[in-house]
Parts: sequence; C-alpha cells; structure tokens
Amino acid sequence: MKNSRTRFSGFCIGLFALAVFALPPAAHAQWRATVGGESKDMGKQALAFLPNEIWIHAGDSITWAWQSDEIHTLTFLTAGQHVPPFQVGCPGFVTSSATFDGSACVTTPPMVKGQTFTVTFPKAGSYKFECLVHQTMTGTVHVLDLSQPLPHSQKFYDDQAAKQRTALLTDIDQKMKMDMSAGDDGMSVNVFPRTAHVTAGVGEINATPGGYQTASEVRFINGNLTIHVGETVEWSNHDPLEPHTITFGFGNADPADIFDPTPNVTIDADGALHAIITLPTDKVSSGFLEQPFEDETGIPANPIVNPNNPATNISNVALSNPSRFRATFTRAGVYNYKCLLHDDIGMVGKIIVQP
Ligand SMILES: [Cu+2]
Repeated sequence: MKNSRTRFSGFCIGLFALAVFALPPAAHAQWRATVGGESKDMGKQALAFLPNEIWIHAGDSITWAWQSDEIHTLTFLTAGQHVPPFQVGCPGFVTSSATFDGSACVTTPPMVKGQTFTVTFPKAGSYKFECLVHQTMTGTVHVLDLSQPLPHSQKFYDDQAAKQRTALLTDIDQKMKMDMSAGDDGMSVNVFPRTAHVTAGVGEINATPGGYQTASEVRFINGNLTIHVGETVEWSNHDPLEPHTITFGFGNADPADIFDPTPNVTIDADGALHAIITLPTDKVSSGFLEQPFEDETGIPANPIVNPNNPATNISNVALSNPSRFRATFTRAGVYNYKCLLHDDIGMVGKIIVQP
C-alpha cells in the first residue's frame, strides 16, 4: 500500500514536471487579417489592407488572407530603401511565411484570392506595410513589448475589416461617374468633337490612422455605346490610383508595350490622346490613362501632362500620362475594346458604329 502510494506520488510529480517543462516560455499569439476585397462581379475593388492597423506582442504572428482577384503584394520595406517595382520585389520574394524586424525587406509576389502569408514580428516597434502595386494601400503593425497590454481582440479586427470592406465597396461617389455631356455648356463639343463619353474607372482614396485605403470601380461605365460613322467617343479616367487602357484590335493578345500608346495615336491640342479607327481589326492602344504623380515637397515638380510624342518619348510619357483618350470611327462595324490591366476581371466594352 505504502509502496504503491509512493509510486503514485512520484508518478504525479513526474507528470507535473513534464507539464511545466513542455510549456513554451510564452504563448505567441497568431493573428488574422485580410488583403483586398471585391464585389461579386469583381467590378468594385477595395484596394486596402483590412484592417490596416493592428497591435500585437513581440513574437506574435499575423496571417494575411488575400480576398480579391485584383493582385496585391504585402510588403515591409526598410528605412530609406527605394520603393521597388512590384515585379522586382526586395529584390526577390518570399512565399508562405517570413520574419520581419525592420532590418531586411520582406515582400510577397503579387497574390490573389485564396493565398495566405504569415509574418512573425520578434522585435517591438511600429512597422509600416504596403502594396507595391497600389501606392495608396498601406498599413501599420504596432509590435509591443510583452509587458504592454494589447488594445483589441481578434474579433474587433474581424468586425473592423468587414465594416471597412463594405464601406469601400459601396462608398464610391456616384456623382463622380459623370457623363461629360451632362451640364455641358456646348462649347467643348465645338472645340473637341465628341459624341459620347465613357468613364474609364472611378475611385476614391480613404485613410485611417494606420494608412491609406482606396476604393476603385474597375469598369468602363456606360462602356457599350452605339454611335454613327464619323463620330468620336471620349474616355476619361476618374480613378485617383488605378491606371487603365483603352485597347482595340488585339483580341486576347497584348501589345509589346502596354504602358505607352501605339504609334497610330496622336495628341489633341489639350493633351488628350486621339486615334482614328477605320476597322475593328485596327490595333490601337491608349497606353496607361492615369492621374499624374503628385508633386511632393523636395522633389522635382511634374507640371506638364504628356509633353511629347507618346510614341517616341517613353520616359516623359511614363512620368505624366494623360487621363483622356478619344477615338473617331470612320466605318460601320462592331469595335470591341478592353483594358489591358483589368480585362481578366471584366473591364471590357464595345462600340457599335452604324452607317
Ligand atoms: Cu483597367
């Protein structure tokens, strides 16, 4: 009896010792966040980290889950590093997981819905992260020492992400989708002959204390039109961030240079691009229609939109692309067009030209 009780006590002490030594020194939490969001038809995109501000303890990890068909990267740069193109990365990319402490760049390649990426943060500090594809898509991770309390739970972040996603996907200002003929004073028609207008994308930039979030409608709005021979359609980009192209005649292929206009595109007196299209098979592309980069204190100003022949001066056009494109149709037919960047998520249109 005594013997067996002694054995039993010894067994219990052994179990206890095992339990104590098997415990990790501190439980590192695993947090969740998301990247991007979209409407069912993919036409409305939340270009945002959701949420884009999160507080964790040193040693914790965050797993980001991508939720859109539009591509995004999750990128942590080092202080002073030149922002690299998304195709180049740090240079290079990591997939599935990484550790970031501010000393070395970490970036995913462009990723889409269904993919995840986990980052562990061993060192206290506040770290900015961004998407290399979308300049106004940023966020902050606050990594606190273990002695500091955390302000929010995972449920708070889940709820916040859902609310922000809904807001971004529903909040795009309807009046921005303006038809240029509405409220027209009649003068511009005489100067730049134009029968119809298509809004080639519209969006809005939002901010939280953690960084920028952007909403984009990635569509040609009223992009299917019927006009008559000799008439001109004007496309304009109203998105603060997303570039778009107006591209005819390439079918499923892409031009060798997607950034710049094809050589058959000329420039109107107001700097807008203009093409004369004679057949549905004519290969015509606008290059990127987008807002010029913002001027920033301390860097050279960029006051001239499209100063040179777009076909021969790539560097200047890349600096300051126009945001308008016009096409005049000289023959009856059906002219399909697409955006080279977003046709895969449904950004296409059609001009029917009647005799
Ligand atoms: Cu586009």
